[in-house]
Amino acid sequence: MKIATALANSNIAIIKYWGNSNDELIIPSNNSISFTMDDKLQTKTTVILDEEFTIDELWINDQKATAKETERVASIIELVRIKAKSKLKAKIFSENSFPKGAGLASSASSFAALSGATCKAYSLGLNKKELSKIARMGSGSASRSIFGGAVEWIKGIRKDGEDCYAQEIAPKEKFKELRNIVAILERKEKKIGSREGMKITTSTSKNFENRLIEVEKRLKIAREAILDFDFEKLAPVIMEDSDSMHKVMKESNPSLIYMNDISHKIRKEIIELNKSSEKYLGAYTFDAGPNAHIYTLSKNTSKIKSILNEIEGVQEIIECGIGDGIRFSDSHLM
Ligand code: 2P0
Repeated sequence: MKIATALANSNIAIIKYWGNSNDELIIPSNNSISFTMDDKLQTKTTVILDEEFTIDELWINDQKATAKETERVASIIELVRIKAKSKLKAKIFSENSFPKGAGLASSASSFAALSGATCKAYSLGLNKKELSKIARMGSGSASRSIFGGAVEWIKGIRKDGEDCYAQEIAPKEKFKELRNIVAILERKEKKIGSREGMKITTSTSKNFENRLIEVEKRLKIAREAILDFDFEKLAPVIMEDSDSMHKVMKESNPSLIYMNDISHKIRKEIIELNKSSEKYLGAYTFDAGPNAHIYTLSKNTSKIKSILNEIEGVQEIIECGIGDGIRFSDSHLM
């Protein structure tokens, strides 16, 4: 028997990934940038290999996974099995510290932890760059969760995706003051998953190509603002990119609407707060779900939280700092 356990945290993009140039190899249409969250948004995954196992089996939060969930995970296991030239089947146990789906990007931490634990169990001595490529195949954003701090997922130029991986821009120590205040509005799984939604947008949204041009400018500003850690410079770019992604989602056919009325109310409140303060106290960003992520500095968290607490429909508020990339543990789940 072989056993390995990995821990990975969620990441929340500030320059979003929405669309692939190659859907099979998960090569994104644009680079994306995220911050990796601290251990509050974490997945722990244990992979066990044994000659007696006849199929790959998966448990998530102590429950046997659905056929669809197992299939997606098994495809990553198979990828690693081929690289490792092994025939061993796996039992996988995974635990999340936060709700599945609903735009909280549990797939990012899940597929990052899965890739790490699987490669270790099959004794593939891969570096983080290679792990990031495997994680990418499970869920694009998972490629970024292999690293901590500020991370950029590079689309690369090769057709085979071999130069498509994430890398650290700056370590978490640089962002000791940075927080993401998460407002949970809904815990339901989203109706149209990201992979399907992205295909719809790239093939039908008339402004998708324009978005790609704008993204290049925002990537440049975001990298500079990260390296100098300048929140005043970073905040407007974060909000513009979220708005731009939700615009192309909405213009898709069928129209993809992930934000709800409460999300829009939060967005408006943050815009008003910044206006009345004459500086950026918060920067909102929304993923493929209604939940709000407000990036802010530690000195402004109580202000942001009190605004969110006043809004009807906010179910829970989670304050995250910036955290680590993938780690391994000897404390296994089973
Ligand atoms: C991102 N998202 O950059 C963007 C922003 C959602 C909106 O990457 O498993 O990582 O299909 O939910 O492919 C979500 O897409 O995850 C994503 P699935 P995937 O974080």
